[in-house]
Amino acid sequence: MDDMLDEATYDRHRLGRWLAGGATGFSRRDLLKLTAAAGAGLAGAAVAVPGAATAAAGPIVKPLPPELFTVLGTNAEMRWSALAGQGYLVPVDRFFVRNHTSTPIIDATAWSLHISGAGLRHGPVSLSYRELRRLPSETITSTVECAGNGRSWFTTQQGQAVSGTAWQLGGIGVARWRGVRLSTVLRRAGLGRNAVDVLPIGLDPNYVTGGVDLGPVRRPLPVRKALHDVLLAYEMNGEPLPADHGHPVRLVVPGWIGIASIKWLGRIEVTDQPVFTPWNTQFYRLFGPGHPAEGEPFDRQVVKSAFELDPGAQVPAGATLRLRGRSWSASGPIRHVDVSTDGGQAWRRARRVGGSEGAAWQRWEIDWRPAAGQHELLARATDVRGNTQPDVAEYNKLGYLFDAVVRHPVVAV
Ligand SMILES: Nc1nc2c(c(=O)[nH]1)N[C@H]1C(S)=C(S)[C@@H](COP(=O)(O)O)O[C@H]1N2
Ligand SMILES: [Mo]
Repeated sequence: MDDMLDEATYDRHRLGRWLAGGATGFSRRDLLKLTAAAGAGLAGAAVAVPGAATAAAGPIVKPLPPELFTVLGTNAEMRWSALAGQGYLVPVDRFFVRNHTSTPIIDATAWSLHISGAGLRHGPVSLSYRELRRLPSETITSTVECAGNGRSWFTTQQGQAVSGTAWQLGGIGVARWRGVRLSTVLRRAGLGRNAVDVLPIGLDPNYVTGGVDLGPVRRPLPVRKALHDVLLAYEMNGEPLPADHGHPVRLVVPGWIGIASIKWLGRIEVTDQPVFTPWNTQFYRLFGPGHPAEGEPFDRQVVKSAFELDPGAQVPAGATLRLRGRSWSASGPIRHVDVSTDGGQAWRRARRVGGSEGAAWQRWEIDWRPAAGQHELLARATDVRGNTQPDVAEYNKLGYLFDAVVRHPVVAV
């Protein structure tokens, strides 16, 4: 896929500049210092919240009932059983939350977006919430998925040690997002021909880890992607963006790992040089065997599938059961999904349920009459480009991009 090649080529090119010390933001020396400091233990989050924001009581504001969520530190993972009986979109009451620190409460009327940097032709500009709402809007259906979604299976299924939040498969959601194209706002701001990177910066508290303050959550997008399909979203599923999902305005970056979709957007820097932050150097790179010491950059998600059941779920024995699930890929719609109910020996093709709006995911179902006892369910999806889920995901130390077929235990009683 051309796009993918270009992104990878671009990433490699900027990597060269970073290694040579010719880049702005977060230098290789910073990274080495940080690596040396790691192990000093996890410090608490900084409390200073800039601008119109105040800190909330806990890391997440919305209710997290245990039948819908599993709480993992400052994050909450959706339980896949919570999607049973739901439509194509994931309602906000069960949409996963990934917070590096905590949800800030931001007053939209006091908020504005500041755009600055050497890649602008006429200097910095500010845009209020009202001004943004008056620009032409667009509605898209898109997935937001954490790059580490499925990480826990590296350990439980492949016996490999990885670090990071131990997500099962609930670090994903699909919503309808309304907002203004980032390209509209950047062009109105006077994008220069010299612009290279677009750096969105969140208004949540600085991320502090290993005793080091890494500053606000931020990760650059190449200008090409920023102008292609990125949305400055202010509505989610027809409602104003909820606090936990980035109120008043977040980015939605289709097809890319969740960290690209910066929430609680406060500033955008448009640079004339490649930019580096901890989120594209220390995190969100592939480290480990087969990867260069400085890590392999990546932006896109892979193919995955999940059943709308919890692992270990009890199902009735001796009756026909309709198994339901969903599969998704960042490279396009899903072509087919094969399901095994006997631990991977026999496979049957699942039936599609409904369409695939925005190619965000595909719902499917298959009937099964289980005998009493333990069973293992597997689902393997293939997308329109022929990408298929492997039996084993390629290991990387931070446990990103787990795409292998998950072995899902159930017990029929
Ligand atoms: N400002 C800010 N933006 C952020 C994050 C964050 O902690 N702070 N987390 C990122 C990550 S890692 C993911 S996976 C998505 C999660 O979006 P959600 O919480 O709306 O599901 O937001 C991204 N945007
Ligand atoms: Mo994430």
